[in-house]
Amino acid sequence: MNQSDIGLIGLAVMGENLVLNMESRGFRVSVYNRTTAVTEKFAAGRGSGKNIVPTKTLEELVQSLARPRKVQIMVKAGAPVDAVINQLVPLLEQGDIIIDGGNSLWTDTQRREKSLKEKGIHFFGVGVSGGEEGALKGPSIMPGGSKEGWEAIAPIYTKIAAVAEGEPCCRHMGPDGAGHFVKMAHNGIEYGDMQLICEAYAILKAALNPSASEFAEIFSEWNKGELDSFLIEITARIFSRIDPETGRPVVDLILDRAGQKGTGKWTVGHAVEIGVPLSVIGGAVEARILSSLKDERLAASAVFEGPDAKPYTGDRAALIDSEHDALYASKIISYAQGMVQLGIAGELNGWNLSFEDIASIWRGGCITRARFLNRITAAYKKNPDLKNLVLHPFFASILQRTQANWRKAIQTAIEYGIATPASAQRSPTSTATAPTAFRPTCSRPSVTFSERTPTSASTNPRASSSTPSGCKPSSLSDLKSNPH
Ligand code: NBP
Repeated sequence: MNQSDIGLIGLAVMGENLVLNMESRGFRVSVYNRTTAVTEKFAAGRGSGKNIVPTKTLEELVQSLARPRKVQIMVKAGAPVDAVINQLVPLLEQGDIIIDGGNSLWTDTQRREKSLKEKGIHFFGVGVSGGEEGALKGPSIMPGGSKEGWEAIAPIYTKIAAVAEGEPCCRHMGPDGAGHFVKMAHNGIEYGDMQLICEAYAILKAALNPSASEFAEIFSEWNKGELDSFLIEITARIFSRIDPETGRPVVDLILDRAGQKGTGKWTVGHAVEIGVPLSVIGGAVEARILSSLKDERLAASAVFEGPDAKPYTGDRAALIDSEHDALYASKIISYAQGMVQLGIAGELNGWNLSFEDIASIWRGGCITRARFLNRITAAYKKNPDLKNLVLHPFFASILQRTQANWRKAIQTAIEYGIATPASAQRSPTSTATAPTAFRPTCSRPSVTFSERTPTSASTNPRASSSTPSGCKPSSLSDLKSNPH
């Protein structure tokens, strides 16, 4: 009987799509899920007619695998991973490989690797980024584990990964927890990127009040230039989405409350522990926490008055450009801080991390993919010992060029009472207990808090995200030239 190339445990959204990806690249995959009905549904549905072997027990799964057996775990991070490992170990032999592809805490990965090594089993902590679509079509993959184990699994992971500039977005990051650490840092940077986008949105909303379609235009324009990235691209697309039930832009209906699963918090906690400033990601994590404290925000907004909103009288196109530059400059700071954290963690843990490899595999498949990662890759390729990205001539020149606009954006934020904890790096507007407020002067129907975006929620409890009728410019050029 044909043995499978790999087994995968956990057929939730990530596992299911990774299995389909592996199968589409020519691998035979055995699958198992704790709840058998899930396996059966997958086998009869998306997995039907494919080179996929459904199994009902872990014994059956292990027996179906070619040696050395490779088993990937895609279950909820934390105790479930330990539970699955404990069930698997008695069924495996020396030289077999367990791969944890979830968002596990890197210190858990170190502990698991150490314990399994004593049993002769290779353990890999593999960061997988790109969500559901990445898992299916090609994610960015950050593997950490032994060199020997890597040789056995590399043919599978380099083949299912995204490809950027002709290279797979998958390179061996280093031993034990290196892969999960890099994934954690990636997620932290992603938090920062999203918060920076929210802040640019909130400032423009308060000062210029663009409609959702005008915002779509602004972000589409930005995506054609230096900010070209997955998150800017999908932000433009989100602004274009209309809710079929209400006919209103979806962005105006999203609850102003963001949750978090843990990787951002872990990143910031680790940075504090090792004494690395991580102001952008720290600001992003705080903003999420603040956004979730809705009752407190509502109570505060009944007590505190913010500045009275006034029509923006400056050059509107110039303000949009300032926001662009503030976003770009802050993003560079965020990556520079993240790289410093990675460098120190690498030294402390003996991982010998390669910044070139890291920047290179973040160029495709993952949420942080961005054009400027080509520049970061090139910078580290030329100088692997670069101490800080901001000191590289290319990035230094951008920071030099953008800093006046960056300051102008923050000035505008303060003027309009918009908190910018990530881009202003803890400005006076970002305190949790004294939220700032913005009151639109145009007459319009009031909007309830639940109808606001997470952006306005996390930064400005009174800001409304609706576009006032009668204040609405008809195009981006109108928006740039006509004060509302
Ligand atoms: P979830 O994180 O929602 O986990 C659900 C899976 O875990 C199901 O297959 C469930 O089996 C299984 N499971 C649980 Br819960 N407890 C178990 C246990 N004690 N023993 C065996 N199986 C158990 O799935 P996901 O969203 O696909 O994410 C998988 C991993 O990938 C997570 O670590 C996640 O953080 C990470 N990740 C997710 C994304 C994303 O976009 N979702 C992106 C990148 C990384 P059941 O069916 O029997 O309940």
